[in-house]
Amino acid sequence: MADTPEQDLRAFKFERILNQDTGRKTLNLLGTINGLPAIITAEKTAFNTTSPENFVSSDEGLLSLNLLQKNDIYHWFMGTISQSATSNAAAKVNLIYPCTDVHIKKYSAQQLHMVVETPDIYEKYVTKYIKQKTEGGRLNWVYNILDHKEESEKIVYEDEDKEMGFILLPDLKWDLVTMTSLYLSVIVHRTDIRSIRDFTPSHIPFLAALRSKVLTAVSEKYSLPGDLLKIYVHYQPSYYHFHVHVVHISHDMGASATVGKAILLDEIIEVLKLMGKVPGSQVVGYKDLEMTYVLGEEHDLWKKIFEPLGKGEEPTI
Ligand code: G7M
Repeated sequence: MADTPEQDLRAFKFERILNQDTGRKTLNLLGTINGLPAIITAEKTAFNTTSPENFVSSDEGLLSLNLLQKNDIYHWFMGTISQSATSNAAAKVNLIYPCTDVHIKKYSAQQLHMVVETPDIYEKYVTKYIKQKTEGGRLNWVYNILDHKEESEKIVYEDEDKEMGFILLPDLKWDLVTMTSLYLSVIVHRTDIRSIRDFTPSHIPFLAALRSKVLTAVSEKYSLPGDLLKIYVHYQPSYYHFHVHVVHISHDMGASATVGKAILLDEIIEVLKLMGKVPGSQVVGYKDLEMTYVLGEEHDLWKKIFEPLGKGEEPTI
């Protein structure tokens, strides 16, 4: 009989720390499970504020306290907090098992660089990279969601139309509880859009309808108005099947929601509208723009394309 996910996680044999962020309270570990490489990523959760009156309770809040120092009106302590894995967890723990080299690179500490991807670089090299990244089962988790094989009980909203439709559901980064860190993903049913680069003005109705349906669904399910949501797309994304990030405006996502990575859906729609007005051109689209973004040194796009180009060498993709 196959091991349960809990048994797999317990069997993790630590190898090395890939990355740690003391500000965002995250830790990425590399190890093996049953001889296969595995990554654990852990993130300390936000404070539970459903019963703030219990915060100082030695039964239900701060269980133990250790006074570190006192100075005039200032006091600082270390403490332990009452926690439960089901209703008030200390950490959100993700396991990727078995993981690939691409995962190991993605979760490793690394120097970042700004790169400028011209339409020419995109056409000649990046399209090849994207094609490679859509093969080899990397999108299995996406197809599992679209086929209702996994996570179907978590679906917030689905439009089943093959061209206009999508599934809205919690992103794996969300703890499913903390409203101010709400994080949902929109995964579209159509399979012809790998990234923002595939958009032309002909996609405006699709994107505008998606945006409007997402706002209605989030408002109905979570009573959150649209002006409390950041709705954006990554370029480059990790997965080349079109998806959109829907995140609470108060949630600090770090690099994943900042310039050099995230592009607002509203902005994409506006740029497409303007492209639609370019006289005489029916084929202009995001493939014709110079795109500037951040890449880590471990990323294959850096190693195989931008690093060689920077040295005047031919890309190795
Ligand atoms: O960078 P990119 O735009 O490709 O982001 C992909 C998003 O998909 C990230 O926010 C991930 O947290 C999320 N994600 C990745 N996986 C493997 C899963 C999954 O299996 N289920 C869900 N719900 N989200 C995922």
